[in-house]
Amino acid sequence: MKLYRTTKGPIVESNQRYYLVGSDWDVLINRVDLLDYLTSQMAPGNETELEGTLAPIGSQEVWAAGVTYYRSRTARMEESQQAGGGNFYDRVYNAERPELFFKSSAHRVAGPGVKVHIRKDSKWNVPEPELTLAINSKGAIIGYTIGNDMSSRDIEGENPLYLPQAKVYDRSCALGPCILIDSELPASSTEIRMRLERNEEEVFQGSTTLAQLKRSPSQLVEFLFRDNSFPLGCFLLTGTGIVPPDDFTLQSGDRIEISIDGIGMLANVVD
Ligand code: DO4
Ligand code: MG
Repeated sequence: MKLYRTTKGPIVESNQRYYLVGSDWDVLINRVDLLDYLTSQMAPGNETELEGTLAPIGSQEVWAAGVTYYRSRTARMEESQQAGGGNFYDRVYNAERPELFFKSSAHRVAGPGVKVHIRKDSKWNVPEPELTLAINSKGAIIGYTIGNDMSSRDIEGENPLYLPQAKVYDRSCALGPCILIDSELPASSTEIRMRLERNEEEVFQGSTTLAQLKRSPSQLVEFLFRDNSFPLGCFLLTGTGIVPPDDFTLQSGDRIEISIDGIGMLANVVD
């Protein structure tokens, strides 16, 4: 089933859509009986329309994993070669400890249809389409959503220590359109697709599958929760396996469409 956060409140979708009366998002996604509760709300009389979809986040932090796909490792090695940072990416790709970084507080997150942003002091920007884990306060993965880890490649390429500036700024993260509530991990054949449009013409499209993800979601969560508490749960982007060619940079007005099998599509325009 899919869980949406809307301007009206949370909505659960199976064949029909049902409004969850009086539910607080932060409390809802941390319920120990989440699946049973959602099922109990799918009752006649509760049916509703899906309108005003918001990012499926309340007060959670958003974290991200990096260099979890070979394509990302290679792209980072190339962009940081001149700065002498190349070899770090190969090392983290092969290391036991993953790269995990703070990506966003909730107020910086753009929901479906909300404009994402590119920094004014950067000239090379890309979207990163990533399977995103929704995790409760106990460290259990409750479901999956789509994340866009907007990134300034010139800033991170100039010096790997600039990573937080390349990654964290207003509307540098998009999440949505819903959380696919599922205790099963998506199959390794699950496809992640990204399509970029400029002036209504396609300027890039690419895809990957979860079979290319080097680390397991549970391993990433285990590292993230080491000596680190999340009283309201958190989101974890699992890294990108799709990187546009090096001569591509986003421009104002570009439309970014990211689709993941079973979850749906997250679409945002660059402001
Ligand atoms: O190490 C830089 C960031 C990596 C990243 O965001 C990714 O691989 O998705
Ligand atoms: Mg990323």
